[in-house]
Amino acid sequence: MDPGRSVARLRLVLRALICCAVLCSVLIAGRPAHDVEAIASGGCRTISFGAGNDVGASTASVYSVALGDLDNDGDPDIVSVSGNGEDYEVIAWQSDGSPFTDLWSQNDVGASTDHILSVTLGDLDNDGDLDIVSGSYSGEDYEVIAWENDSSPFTDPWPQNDVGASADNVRSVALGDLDNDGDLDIVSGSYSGADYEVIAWQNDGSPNRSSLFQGNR
Ligand SMILES: [Ca+2]
Ligand SMILES: [Ca+2]
Ligand SMILES: [Ca+2]
Ligand SMILES: [Ca+2]
Repeated sequence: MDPGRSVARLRLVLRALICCAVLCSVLIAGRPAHDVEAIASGGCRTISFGAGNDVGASTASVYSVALGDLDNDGDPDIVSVSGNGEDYEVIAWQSDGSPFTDLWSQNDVGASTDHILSVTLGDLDNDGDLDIVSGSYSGEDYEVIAWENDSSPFTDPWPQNDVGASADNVRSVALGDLDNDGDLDIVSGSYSGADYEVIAWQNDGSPNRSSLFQGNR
């Protein structure tokens, strides 16, 4: 091998090791996460975060959050799902374009009858706005629920449709067009009672009408 290329390669390796050592020393020193900065030298990138801003408070455990532009005004909004003290609520938080200052206004999308453990966003009915899919705990019959965005996401509750039930807690939900027919289908992941099952729910093109998803286990 060309001795010059070997030396250059060795220098690159040493430079990477030095960067890692500097970053580790900062982390070990116990500085708060938002103060962590990687030193910009030898190929390291600077990554830093400002202090966090309180968007708002739920009155019970927030189990999951998702981001998407619910009102199509160009900025991402937030959806959170909560436990019992919040009436098992799905909450839409409206960004006013200044996400890192002040509280955000909130709208109750609707209530489950038990803890809502998982949430994701996607346009289920292809009408141009993001809808919500959530997964629930036992008191909701382990239900996957589709919430229809009626184009005014920050006023009034949203219509809901029960997609189908798992045999245990729905800990995770995701969306994708599994059969390439032009609409988003749903995948859910379950806790122990469903044999830790992954379930694919087929969207038949009318996701807002009851019982129009077909589950495949
Ligand atoms: Ca928005
Ligand atoms: Ca939609
Ligand atoms: Ca809609
Ligand atoms: Ca599909």
